[in-house]
Amino acid sequence: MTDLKQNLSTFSARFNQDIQTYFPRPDGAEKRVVEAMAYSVMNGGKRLRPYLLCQCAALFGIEYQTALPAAVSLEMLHSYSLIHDDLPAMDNDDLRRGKPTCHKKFDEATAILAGDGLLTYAFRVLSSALVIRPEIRLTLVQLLSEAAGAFSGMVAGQTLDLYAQPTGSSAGDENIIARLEEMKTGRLLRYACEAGAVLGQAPQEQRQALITYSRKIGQTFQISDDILDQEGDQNLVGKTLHKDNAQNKFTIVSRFGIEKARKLAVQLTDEAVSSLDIFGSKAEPLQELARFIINRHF
Ligand code: GRG
Repeated sequence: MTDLKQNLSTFSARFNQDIQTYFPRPDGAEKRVVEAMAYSVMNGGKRLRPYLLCQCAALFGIEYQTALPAAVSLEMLHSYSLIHDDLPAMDNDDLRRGKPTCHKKFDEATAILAGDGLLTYAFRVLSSALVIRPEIRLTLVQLLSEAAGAFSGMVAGQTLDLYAQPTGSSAGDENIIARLEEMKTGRLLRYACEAGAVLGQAPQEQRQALITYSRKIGQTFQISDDILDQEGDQNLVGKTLHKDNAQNKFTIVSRFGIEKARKLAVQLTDEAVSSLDIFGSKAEPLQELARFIINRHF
């Protein structure tokens, strides 16, 4: 058994120091947007995606320093999505990670620009990472842009989240929920795992095992997010709760009830854990992470 909490907190401390070095301190009016970008990145996220990416890469002997720029760019992109999701035109939230959201701390225009700044900077950081071979870098840039994008990526998922309408049938609604969650939440988690495999030039079977794992934890992650929305402690979760029902959101929990969602999450976690059996004991930190996701309180 590995100690996930200890691993994650050691990782986060190191990663936080490293990601901070990516933010210069310009003078002049542009200082404001860089401050807003750094505020949103450095305000206490769990760093699950960078941890996943580095752990998946480690399965293939890739060291932290090599995986770091890919992990940094992923966390920047994730932070952009949170800033934009919190805006009044989207989820309209005042709290993120227990602190004022970017548009509350600064203002709406600055928050939009900070999101734009992080999205573009993510690709600059990744594409200019000399520790990663150019052809691998290019593959990562392609995968990240697909995962984040408007066709089957996070932007598509967010669009469904905002505009999908009930279909009138359980099967139809279930299908929308599955697509929405796969794209909105799942694609970045999948990218984190796949990037580790790409960095490690993994054989297809092993890359596929990581993709399967990422799908299962992605669904579990979303279910636990929805359960926290209904039953969580706002001080621990760090954002406004009880919004899904109020906004009539498409979620497994709001449509099918907490008990069905919990059972599904247990089954998905077991499947996530066994999908990594081919890696033997090396995969224990990732298997522990799957168990953490289902039990998380924040
Ligand atoms: C604006 C294009 C665009 C997309 C927004 C991030 C997002 C997509 C929506 C947020 C809604 C939400 C609650 C999604 C559930 C999954 C999720 C992304 C949770 C936040 O991720 P954590 O828990 O956050 O890893 P920390 O703060 O730990 O980084």
